Amino acid sequence: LLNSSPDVGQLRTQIAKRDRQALARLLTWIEAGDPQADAAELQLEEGCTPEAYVVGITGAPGAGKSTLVNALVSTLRNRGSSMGVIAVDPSSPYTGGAMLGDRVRMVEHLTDEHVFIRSMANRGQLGGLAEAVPRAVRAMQSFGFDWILVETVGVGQVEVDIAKAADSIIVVVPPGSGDDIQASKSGILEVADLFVVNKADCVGAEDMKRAIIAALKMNPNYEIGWSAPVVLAVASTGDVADVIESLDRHRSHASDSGELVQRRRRRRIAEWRSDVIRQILQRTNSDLDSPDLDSLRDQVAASAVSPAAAARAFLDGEPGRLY
Ligand SMILES: Nc1nc2c(ncn2[C@@H]2O[C@H](COP(=O)(O)OP(=O)(O)OP(=O)(O)O)[C@@H](O)[C@H]2O)c(=O)[nH]1
Ligand SMILES: [Mg+2]
Repeated sequence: LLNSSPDVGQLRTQIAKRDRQALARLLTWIEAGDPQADAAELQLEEGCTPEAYVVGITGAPGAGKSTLVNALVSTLRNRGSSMGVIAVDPSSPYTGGAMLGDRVRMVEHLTDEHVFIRSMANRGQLGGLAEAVPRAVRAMQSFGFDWILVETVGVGQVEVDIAKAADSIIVVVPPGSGDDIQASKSGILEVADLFVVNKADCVGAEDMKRAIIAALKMNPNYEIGWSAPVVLAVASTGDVADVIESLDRHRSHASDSGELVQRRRRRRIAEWRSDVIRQILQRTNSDLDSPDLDSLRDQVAASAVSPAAAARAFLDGEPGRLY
């Protein structure tokens, strides 16, 4: 921190003044894995930061997540709230059509100074998006938004992990038979705080709602504590009143029950753990490339030493003991 760059020093002041370009720069550092992000985060954590309420929106491609986010932004803006939006697309390593699509769908909010929209794609750095997203969320929190909405595509393990960075998790589902829901093994049913059957103007919305409720009831713990409501929405016409109502209810429940505090504590500890693991991995990768290990590597390559024995010797810090 002592030798942090002048850029980093300025950033804290600029962010305190709600300078959007400064926030954009910090998010770029975070996304790129730039070490300047670490220094900047340290500075931003000093003193108390107002905690924005974080909502994760996930679901299959095309379910209407971006359209729903757009409608939620409109509704929350009408209440006078400010918000940051992060649109994550792990499947597209480069700037893809989906991100452009998100921008188009949220275009009405692009000129609103109380709304900040950012797309993030996996650039393939160690750790990837599961690491970058919670950091981006915290960067946005330091900016003082009331709400932060995070859209992630898909219902696989990575998306479930990313969704866990949220205080409330919304799973968006299109109308249909519900077979996908029953077959889902990634734990999305368990992590959802609220299900939205979107496109309720199309056939099959009620069927889907019933299928989700049936799947939820398979869990013996259903109805203990918070049971995720299943609501219908037509995001494209802004008919999201039930979503907002359930979201508010979950937020109150989480605050009153102490669950919110617990979740945030668990999240910070999980983030710390994965950061340690990421850094150990980075360090070990470069240690393994060291020329000091040339002989050991040759021995392994020539089958003179087993990989397992060589691994042990390396980890014990005695790479030379085998030859
Ligand atoms: N009929 C109908 N169409 C909708 C509704 N909501 C969204 N759509 C349409 O569904 C399509 C996909 O919407 P998006 O909001 O981009 O869906 P998404 O889940 O963000 O998609 P990805 O980010 O690509 O996974 C678009 O053509 C929307 O106009 C709805 O409530 N009813
Ligand atoms: Mg989208």
